[in-house]
Amino acid sequence: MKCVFFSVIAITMISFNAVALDVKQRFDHLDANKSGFLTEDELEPQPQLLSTFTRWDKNQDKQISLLEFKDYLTNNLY
Ligand SMILES: [Ca+2]
Repeated sequence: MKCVFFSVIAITMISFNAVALDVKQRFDHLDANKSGFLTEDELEPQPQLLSTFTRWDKNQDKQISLLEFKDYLTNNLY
């Protein structure tokens, strides 16, 4: 039983990391100038995010940070 328990934990941790990595990869892909933030120009391939830009731009600096992007994905895809 112990073995099964630890296997489940290991699989959960691996999939969690895979999701986190996926978010970072998507973010880096969209961040055309590699500034570490996504601007409205860079979000043209993401019309859904662009149309709700102000909702996800929590600190209203007109940019989407990795954390804000992660919030968006968490609320829309998973
Ligand atoms: Ca922001």
